[in-house]
Amino acid sequence: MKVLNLKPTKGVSRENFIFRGIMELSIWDLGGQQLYMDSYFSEKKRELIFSEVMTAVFMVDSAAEEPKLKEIFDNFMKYIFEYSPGVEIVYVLLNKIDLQESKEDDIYELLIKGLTDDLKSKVAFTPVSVKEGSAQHRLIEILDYKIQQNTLALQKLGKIRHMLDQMKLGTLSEYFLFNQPDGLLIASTLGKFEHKPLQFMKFEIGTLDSNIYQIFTKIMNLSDSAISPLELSTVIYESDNNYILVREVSNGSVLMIVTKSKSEETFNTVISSLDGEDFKNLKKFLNKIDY
Ligand SMILES: Nc1nc2c(ncn2[C@@H]2O[C@H](COP(=O)(O)OP(=O)(O)OP(=O)(O)O)[C@@H](O)[C@H]2O)c(=O)[nH]1
Ligand SMILES: [Mg+2]
Repeated sequence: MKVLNLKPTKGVSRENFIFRGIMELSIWDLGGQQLYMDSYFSEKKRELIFSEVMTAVFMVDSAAEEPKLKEIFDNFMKYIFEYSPGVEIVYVLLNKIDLQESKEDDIYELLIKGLTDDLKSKVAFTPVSVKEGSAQHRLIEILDYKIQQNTLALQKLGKIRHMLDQMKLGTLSEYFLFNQPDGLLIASTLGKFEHKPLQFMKFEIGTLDSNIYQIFTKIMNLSDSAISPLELSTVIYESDNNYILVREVSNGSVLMIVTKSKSEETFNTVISSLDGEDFKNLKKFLNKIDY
């Protein structure tokens, strides 16, 4: 989303973040300018750069002429497998295919040329476009595959899923838990996120810029009533046939509930589910989840 007018990355930019609410990632984005390349591959630096890698992604600008591309790629492959023998696949993203001048086929031919059969089996090429969103989708797919291989992450998912199922009981509604940092679905009562239609579902929270608390305080003052802080918010939307409730669970996650009817009973059971033991357990679990 922030890709338009990106500045070139200076050296290595590091960022930590929780993917889908269950897997902590430490991301190293290596700037691609030549002076940095020389440094990554230098004898002094390469161990630091290429060791302890869990997932390796090599991103190419398919619309640019880069005379040293092949050499850079070969070095990348060499040091990744030398210093991070646990890496199974290097994911090569051939980016900017939305541009007319993109030459992803030529770049594929160039990069695959001369690789041993062993290396060929350890590299996966995908033409993508950050602008059109397919690059983001591919990265999510790659990381979802990592979740599938991670027993601990799967256990957490199973527990969360169970808690949502418990909350859902008797409410005639579906429950969806989203991760705020990336907006992606963590779990739902409809199925796991790997189901294609759910995989890339994103929840983007706008800032609810309002003076509700001020008004609330005034009203309570006027009626001489006690004021308690507005902490976690439940926002309720309605359509002709459904209520949609959105509730913050922890500072990293948001629960969305879609009712299947608009009966008073359905509404009341859903509200009670947000007030019950199961919701408390979910909150507790998400607040002290340890990555
Ligand atoms: N048309 C198009 N433009 C893109 C795409 N991805 C990035 N850009 C543009 O290209 C500019 C440079 O971004 P990138 O080439 O992705 O930058 P980078 O690879 O991080 O470069 P370094 O940080 O120097 O390694 C950005 O300002 C974007 O506007 C894409 O898929 N399509
Ligand atoms: Mg960059």
